[in-house]
Amino acid sequence: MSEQVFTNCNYCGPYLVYVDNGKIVRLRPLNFTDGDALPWSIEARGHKFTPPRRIALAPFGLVERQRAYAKDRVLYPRKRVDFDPNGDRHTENRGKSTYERISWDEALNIVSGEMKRIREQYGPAAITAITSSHHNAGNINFRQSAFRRFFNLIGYTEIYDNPDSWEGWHWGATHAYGYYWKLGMPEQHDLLEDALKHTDLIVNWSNDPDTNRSIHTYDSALYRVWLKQVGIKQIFIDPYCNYTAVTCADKWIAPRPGTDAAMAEAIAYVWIKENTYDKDYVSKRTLGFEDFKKHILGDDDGLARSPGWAAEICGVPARDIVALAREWASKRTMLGCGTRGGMGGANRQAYAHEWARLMVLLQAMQGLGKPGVNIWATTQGAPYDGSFHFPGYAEGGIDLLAKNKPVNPVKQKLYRLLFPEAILSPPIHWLGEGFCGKSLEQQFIPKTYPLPGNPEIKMFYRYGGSFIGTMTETNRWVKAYQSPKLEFIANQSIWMDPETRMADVILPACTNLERNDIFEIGNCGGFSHNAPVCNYRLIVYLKKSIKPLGESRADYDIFSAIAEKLGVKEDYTEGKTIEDWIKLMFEYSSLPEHISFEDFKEKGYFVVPIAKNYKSTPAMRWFHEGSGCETPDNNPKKGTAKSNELGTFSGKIEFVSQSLKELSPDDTERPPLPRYIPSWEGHTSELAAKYPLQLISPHVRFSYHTHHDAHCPWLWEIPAHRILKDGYPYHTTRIHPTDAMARGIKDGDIIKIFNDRGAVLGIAQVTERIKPGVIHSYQASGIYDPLEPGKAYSVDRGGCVNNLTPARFISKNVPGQASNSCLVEISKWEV
Ligand code: MGD
Repeated sequence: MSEQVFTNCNYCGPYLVYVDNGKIVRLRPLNFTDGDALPWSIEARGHKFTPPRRIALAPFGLVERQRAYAKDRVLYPRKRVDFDPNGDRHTENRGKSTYERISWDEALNIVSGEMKRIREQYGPAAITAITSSHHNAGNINFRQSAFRRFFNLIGYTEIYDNPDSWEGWHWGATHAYGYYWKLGMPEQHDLLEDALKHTDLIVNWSNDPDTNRSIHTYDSALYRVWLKQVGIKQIFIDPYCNYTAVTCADKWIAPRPGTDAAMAEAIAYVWIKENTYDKDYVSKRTLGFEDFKKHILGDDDGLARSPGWAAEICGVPARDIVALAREWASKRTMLGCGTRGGMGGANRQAYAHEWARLMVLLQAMQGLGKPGVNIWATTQGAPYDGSFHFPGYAEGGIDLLAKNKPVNPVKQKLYRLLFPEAILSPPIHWLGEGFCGKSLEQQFIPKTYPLPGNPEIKMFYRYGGSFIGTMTETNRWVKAYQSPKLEFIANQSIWMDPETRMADVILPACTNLERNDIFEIGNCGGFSHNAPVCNYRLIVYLKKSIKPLGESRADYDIFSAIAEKLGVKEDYTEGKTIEDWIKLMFEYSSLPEHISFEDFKEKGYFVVPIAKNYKSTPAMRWFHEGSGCETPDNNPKKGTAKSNELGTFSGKIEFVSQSLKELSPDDTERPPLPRYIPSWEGHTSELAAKYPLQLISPHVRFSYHTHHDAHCPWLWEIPAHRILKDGYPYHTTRIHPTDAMARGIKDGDIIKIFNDRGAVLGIAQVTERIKPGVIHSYQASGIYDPLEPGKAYSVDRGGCVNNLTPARFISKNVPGQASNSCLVEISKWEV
């Protein structure tokens, strides 16, 4: 049989899949052809910039084939050998016992039988289910689509995702400039052109776009080449000399983790003292500056937030802080704080909301929104046609198209970060409805589990299994999994992931290469409405390139099969196959105005053309000018009499937050006027005497979160990712030479990183790229390999450093993940 070529895609971007004799032989990038839409161009400072006619693949795209054929694929339904649904369940053996192969029919009977039993015995609220944050591409099979529709139909206790990624911006920046509908992210529209034309300096504060923007394609790497070409200087503020800094930094400033807010206050101090801030903007567009000024100068509490004061805290010389402040104010400066303008590792720490608010306020002092001055992370903001409609993957999938849209009847909710406590020590309480994108008030809604009148959770349906590598203090998860309270655990998984090994029954799902679907590259929609992350809008018909491996099935087909056993198949599917839904999604979008379904299916993709007379509407220019919002943002005030206002209570940028003053007046940990507050687990904490090193665990560069790490041994040959020693892929851990020497550790030694919460093995990479006193080891280990299998708190050889990170929230009323506030010690490990 001759070679066949299929289109497909994932977070890395679009690619072509070459298949020979039913086997994938290679993947290649998808280059556009003559009939495809032409690129846009930007003219700036005597240059003309035009992107190539393709979308650049992120590095992990290169291992997508290996990931599909991974040795740890779950190929058949399985049952834990010592799990007997009619007898002893041996929940204590989860994570320890082996599995036996069973038929699909048996597996579906157990899963649907347990669902029926638990519903009858306790009610639907006794069932809970969750996927991870991310999913293989495809709007139909996506979690907000096939998964959510199924569980809404049968009723379940929904687990709110914690707004991870957004953390400090979600709970902090929203109270300084609104944008709660973007979970605190700033607008990024047309800022590429704005920067190329007007910016002189970019301050990257906790920003590593070469790592994090690879999460959706690699297109923005080119922007940073262009920025260099027009002579824009870049400064990086980060305890780690990150990947982008290595190639783009003119200067690297390394503060201690958790002290950034102090440096920000000292910068404001210099600007106030030297009169180098935009007084006109501050008086017209902001509120509360006089109080802020008093606080910075120490007129209110006698403590001047001077560079000398900050230097002691941050470990950055005062002269560097002064020089930074002066250069920032004297130039048109962009501030990049993480993947989407905001985010960044500094926003996943104790009191991170203070840093995020101060970031907004510093740029407000420089006229946020004026040409060349904005919050922009060099990752987004290419010309974009928001009038072409194609739903983002977070917008509902099948439910957008279905006649019946099931509504979950269960009111009880759980919070992802508190799942272990919900099982082990209920009741639990927290504030906010997970992703609070509806209003600022939504962050303060008190929540309790169990909700009075509702049962505790008895059944957990998990989808994949990454949380031991990605949540906090994750030994808690292992303990919760072994609780007898969880009478039944099912896991719908593609691979034998860490949590998959905790299930009683495993249902094998297939990858995006083994099923059909439809997807727009990089379009999340929802909270990231009209926020492009690449150079073209590209919609891909994901073509099934090979038969699902073993007996694995598409996620949608698995839910259809369970629904059939429960007698609700027609309600779930409305008689439709995946292919039928794809056609409906096509018809629901603007695609039919440009291409027939047959041609789209044949070709496999469509590039959305950009208008010849494209009009740039740079982010927040409207606010700077005092006119109405005209960006393609879904600002709820747009089109109203208040369209020139922001989403804060006053409509202005608030140095003294009116929402915090009103909604949370007694909260001294998130006061109306932002400030540096020493970390509850930082260099000055008592615990530092026992665990003197600060561990930071930023986003992994060579895998998409946990997605590729465990399944793709090619990655283990990248020393920045893992290092093979005696055949084992140890997690790379960066240590400064002085810290290594003090402990007799040499480059390449196996080390134990530990604190009271656990112990993890890694391999030492001794490097000056990390600040002394700080340890760097990536989040999202897909390998969890306890030396004593099944035992929580056993030493983990796989590298799940989140075993060590604290479960404590960012601050008292802020249920955010503070993974970068983590004290540890390290020692050499003798194998
Ligand atoms: P993923 O790693 O994407 O997300 O962490 P998670 O939410 O845990 O989860 C992947 C899992 O989903 C895998 O088990 C995979 O097999 C499964 N899966 C993927 N696609 C499919 C599919 O098509 N079908 C099925 N059935 N299963 C599928 C990410 C989280 O980590 C995030 S978003 C952030 S921002 C946090 N960052 C962070 C940090 O900076 N530091 C530290 N220390 N921890 C962090 N954790 C957070």
